[in-house]
Amino acid sequence: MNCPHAEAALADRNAGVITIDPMVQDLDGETARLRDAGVLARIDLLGVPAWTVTRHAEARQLLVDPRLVKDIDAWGLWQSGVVTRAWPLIGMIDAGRSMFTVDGSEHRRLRTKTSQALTPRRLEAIRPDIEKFTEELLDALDAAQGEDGVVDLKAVFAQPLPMKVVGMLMGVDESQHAMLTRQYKAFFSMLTPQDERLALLAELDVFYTDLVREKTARPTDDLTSALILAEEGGDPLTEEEVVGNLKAMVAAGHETTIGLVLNAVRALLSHPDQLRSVLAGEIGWDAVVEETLRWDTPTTHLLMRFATEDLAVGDQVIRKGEGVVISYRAIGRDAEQHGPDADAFDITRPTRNRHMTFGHGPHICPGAALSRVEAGIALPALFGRFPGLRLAVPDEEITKLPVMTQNDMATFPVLLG
Ligand code: STR
Repeated sequence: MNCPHAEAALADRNAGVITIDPMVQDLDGETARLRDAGVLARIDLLGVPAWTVTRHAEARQLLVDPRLVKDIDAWGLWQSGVVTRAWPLIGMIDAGRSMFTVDGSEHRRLRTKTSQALTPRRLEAIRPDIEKFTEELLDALDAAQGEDGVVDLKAVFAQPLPMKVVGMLMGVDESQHAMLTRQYKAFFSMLTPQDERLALLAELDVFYTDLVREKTARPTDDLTSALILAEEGGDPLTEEEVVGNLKAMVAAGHETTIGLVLNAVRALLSHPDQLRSVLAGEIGWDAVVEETLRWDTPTTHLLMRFATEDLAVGDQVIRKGEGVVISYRAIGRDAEQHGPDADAFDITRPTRNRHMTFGHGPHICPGAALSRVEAGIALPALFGRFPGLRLAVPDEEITKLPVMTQNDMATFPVLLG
């Protein structure tokens, strides 16, 4: 560009804007830059501007502020047609009507049955199933070792386990799990061309709609069937709403727990003293799970909420119609919440349970207890069976997938010991 005015104007507009790297080449550096930018940072998501909140205290306030809504129609850039379905992150926001996209009393109507089905007490009933899946996958891990002894803990263990669990809960047949894993991998990857992403989302919609119709005709004892049946005297969910909830549950239940399990294993293997104290029973596995949730959040950025009026946060103003991302990774590393050593993994940290990785307020993760049960079973079983478990490559060689919103690795090669 050789027009100095335009150049200056562009530089001014971009000043202080942090570009989120779609290739996720330096997640820790990016997280630090976001925190350094302040409570609210301005970010660029593949050419689309948004705010992000990087601090625990302010995020906690914003997450209960009814002036921030999840309805995409409240987004100025969507209303004006600047953002369209051609934007690669649109599927994270425009995901159909479900508990993930609706607020207020309608949100309660969409969410109640799901959250009731996933309370710690109700989950006790499926603990034996999760233990059985875990044992089967540990056998599979043993069998999958190559000649050099190397096996991918992600592909053989961490990925199939949550899919089996959420598949059982929602009534998705095992024969479909590999297809779903493949589709979600492509959905989340920034290397997938947008036309392919839109096509696979359409295929998934057909798949889930067929499933809901089948469960409507022949209800079973899964959560999908429960979502279809009307409450006594209540308003039943529409087919679109059941489909929306089903796809949100499968996507969320599958993707995030992979990260939780792998990140915990990785953190322990790179902090052998802490692994020893857990294996010696000096501290519980719950401490590992909570500290991993805080330090290496499965969700990096949660897209998105929209301001329905101007909103002051500190000395900044979020204007009506602007979008706000919740940057859970930065929030987990907030020194004001977790102390000056917030960047360190430390399972003895007094604030390890005071993270906000599952969100806060009406949309707080309804699967939180389920993921804690899954990781709480998977981790001790894995290290119990393979106490000599170790990485097959140097830790620095583990690469993140090119996924902007989730914190996930490509493969996790290990030696079983
Ligand atoms: C993926 C695509 C889809 O069909 C439906 C949803 C709704 C729920 C979303 C999910 C999405 C992406 C991952 C999310 C999940 C809710 C929790 C999970 C954002 C957009 C997290 O990472 C926290």
